[in-house]
Amino acid sequence: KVSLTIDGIKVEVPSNFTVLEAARKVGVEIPSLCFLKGINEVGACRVCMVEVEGYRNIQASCVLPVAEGMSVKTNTKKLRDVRKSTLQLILSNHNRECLTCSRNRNCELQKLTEELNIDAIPFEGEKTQPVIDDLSPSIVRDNSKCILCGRCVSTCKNVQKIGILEFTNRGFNTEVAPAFNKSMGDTACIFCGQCVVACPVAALKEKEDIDRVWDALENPDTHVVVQTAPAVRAALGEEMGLPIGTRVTGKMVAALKRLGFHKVFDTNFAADVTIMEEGHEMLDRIQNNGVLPMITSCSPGWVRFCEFNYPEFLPNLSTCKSPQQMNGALIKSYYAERQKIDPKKIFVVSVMPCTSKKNEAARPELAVDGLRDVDAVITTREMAKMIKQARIDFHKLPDERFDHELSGYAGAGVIFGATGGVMEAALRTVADILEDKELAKIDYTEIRGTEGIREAELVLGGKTIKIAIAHGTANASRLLDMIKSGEKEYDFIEVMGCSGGCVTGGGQPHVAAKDKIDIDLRVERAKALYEEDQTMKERKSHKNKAVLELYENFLLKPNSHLAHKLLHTHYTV
Ligand code: HC0
Ligand code: SF4
Repeated sequence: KVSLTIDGIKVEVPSNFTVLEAARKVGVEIPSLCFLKGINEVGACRVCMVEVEGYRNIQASCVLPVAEGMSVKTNTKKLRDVRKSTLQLILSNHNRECLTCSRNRNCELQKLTEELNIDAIPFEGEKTQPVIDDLSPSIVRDNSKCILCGRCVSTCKNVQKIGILEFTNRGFNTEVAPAFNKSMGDTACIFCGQCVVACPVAALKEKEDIDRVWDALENPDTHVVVQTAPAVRAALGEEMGLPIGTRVTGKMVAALKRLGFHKVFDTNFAADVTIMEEGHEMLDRIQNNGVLPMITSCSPGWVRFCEFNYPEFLPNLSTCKSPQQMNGALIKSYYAERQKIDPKKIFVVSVMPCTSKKNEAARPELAVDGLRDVDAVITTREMAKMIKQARIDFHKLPDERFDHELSGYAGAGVIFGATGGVMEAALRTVADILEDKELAKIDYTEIRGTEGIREAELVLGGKTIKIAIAHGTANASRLLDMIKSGEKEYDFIEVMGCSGGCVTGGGQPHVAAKDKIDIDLRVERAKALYEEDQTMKERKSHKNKAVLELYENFLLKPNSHLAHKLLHTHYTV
């Protein structure tokens, strides 16, 4: 422990704290902009400057380690002046069309401008020529909004170990862009959107599809069905001003019904179907000397990462489509047949916590007889915009239930949204099958958590099964390298493209960097999902009655001919 004073207040903190963190302990929030805890700690923007007794120059508090007896001042005229001119300089070359900006009222730059009481921008200089890259199916980059904080660059390079975005050119012409100014769509970008959630402004955002969804809802000839991914319910509330980790399943369903969707289904149902298909695929690979380890394939960012960077592992990927695609395919076959609706007239909308799902839905191989499984994908943020646009008072909504036709789900389906959840759901089913009895064990708490790579060994039916979990593509990379070198061996692996899994996907609500200092979003949002799992009567996918009915009346058995046609896919280099 180290003790120091901040603005005259004594504080004791661990010795690995920075001054910025120490100040928060005593309720002093030093402004910052480029700082993103654990990701971008570079002290570049000079907004978080402080004065320290005995130091000649002012210091960037986000990279300044605490020291015994240190005396720090955070609010002096000198500091206010420096911060003001720093911000004015940034603003002078910023496209300040706040009212029509997608980050209006949730922009970190706008907030700072207000908090630091900037009432004029005296130097109106040359402006960067706006270049908008909207060629990718998932992400739009607008350099006229970029403030060169580098948060996206560090995220892509260090957390994802991909490095699509970089600082290009020099001096006034410095920009953040892919090398050679390519469109993000023409690079090995996996569309995970982690750069989008790292961006404090609107320089990076999802490619919106809201208007196409409104158009479908207006069209009297179209039957519009919506499905919501597991992780969406754990975060939508934040867009409505509720605390992080509030679960809003019932209100979300009510809102979607009011938006006019004919049916509101839950992707969880298809998550349970995925477990049936993937679980049996796993058993088949074990029993018939198939390619092992089998690796999950439901995270489209991860699949794209594997295609670009580890094509030798493509035979290891499960052939199962992701739950979003399975649900789409089942809506246009099973549901359409039962309801006697022409599948060509069905428009499937997915609400996903993920920007890569937009790209996944557009993959040509994810169509059945020329009909796309999913017609439009919107993020959690886009759904919130639609709810607001429709003037629905979210807080006054009652809790409503998903439509029953394709929605019964077991607890296993909902935990898919957190890292380790797909593995846990799979184990709940595979263990019962291998042991040939109904095991009392449901919670595999030993594989939960946020450690980048987690592993376990289980003895099931007299066989030892080695499993591993990785989240964030840098961790996936580390894991695959260890398998390649022979250092590690596994039977079954879950990989999610984003750190934390879907709950912290690139389409989830923005949370300011300062709020991420003391809160681990991955933990808080995952709690909401594990809580929903606990409330379910059935918590194992193979106990889900709706799933059993689907097999009995339609698919016949897991991995059947029809199941293969509708629910499985292949990968390309
Ligand atoms: Fe996920 Fe999914 S769990 S990828 O993270 O598997 O996006 O939430 O919808 O498809 O179910 C995202 C979340 C999904 C899918 C499911 C899987
Ligand atoms: Fe990098 Fe992901 Fe952003 Fe693409 S979407 S630039 S891979 S962080």
